[in-house]
Amino acid sequence: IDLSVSWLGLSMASPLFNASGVMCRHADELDRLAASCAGAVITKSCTLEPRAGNPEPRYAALPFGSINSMGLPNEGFRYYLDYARRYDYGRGKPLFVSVSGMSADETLTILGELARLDLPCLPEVNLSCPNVPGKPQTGYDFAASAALLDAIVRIYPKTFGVKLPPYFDPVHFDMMADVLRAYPTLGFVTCINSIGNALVVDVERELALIRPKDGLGGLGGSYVLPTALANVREFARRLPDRHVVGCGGVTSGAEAFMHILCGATVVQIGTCLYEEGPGAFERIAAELSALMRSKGYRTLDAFRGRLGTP
Ligand code: RRO
Repeated sequence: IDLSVSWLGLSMASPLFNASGVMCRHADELDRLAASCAGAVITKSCTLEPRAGNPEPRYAALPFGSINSMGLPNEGFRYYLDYARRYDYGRGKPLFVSVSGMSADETLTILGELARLDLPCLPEVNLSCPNVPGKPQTGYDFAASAALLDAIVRIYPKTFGVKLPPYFDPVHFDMMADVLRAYPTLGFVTCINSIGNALVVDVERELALIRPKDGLGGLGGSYVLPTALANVREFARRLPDRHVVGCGGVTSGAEAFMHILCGATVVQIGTCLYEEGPGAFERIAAELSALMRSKGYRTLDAFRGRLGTP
């Protein structure tokens, strides 16, 4: 079974890698990802200056996933650009740098510096952080998204991607796809970020599970799988000449298969990686291979985007 993927001029031995935010804040974590069976590595979303993030508790594991309100804790963009400069691209594990400025100007400054360095890494611009108090998710404001993308392509000439929030209405899939189509250098869209501003309640203690934003946080894991698949399929259909990166609810080979069947080129793993550690990549790849073998598929191309309806 061949799990390799070639896309955007990159080669990956496996379609699986980390979702931004998980195991990727510090260089030692990024190194562990690079040494694992992951097919690529993406860094924690970065801002201009380092951030400590929101007060704890800010992450909780749930029966079927997780809730988080980390609040963009990161070492500042210079740290990740230094990492990207030192990264061994010869290893065949592409590096993505997630960028999530506290303002459009911050995002543009970071991308301008990335353009100047001209490294082989690709930016994933995060339009969907749900957890910074007072900062709405850019991806829910179509005009603001278009304005930011206009400015990005003026400052950043190479291929880049965006991380989208989940959408819940076909009109919104249409509106965001119409925005994104206008940018030829937009090579990929990652669907989805966490489902923002969920509230999980501890009955016994009569408390929210996490502290920031009075308990509101982004939902991840199995809870979000059907929403993630809908977003992957709907954006893959609307943007047939772009790549969709699937993210949401992958805990086994079956869910990775589902994302690819819905049109994902590659698949990110968040909550499951947080809970299981980087061994998850080898396990899920083995499960995906076994499932493909049982179905008679030898490559990912054989079934990608082929979901039917009954
Ligand atoms: O750091 C976070 O709180 C966070 C971010 Br930037 C994001 O994009 N998605 C998420 O679930 N958490």
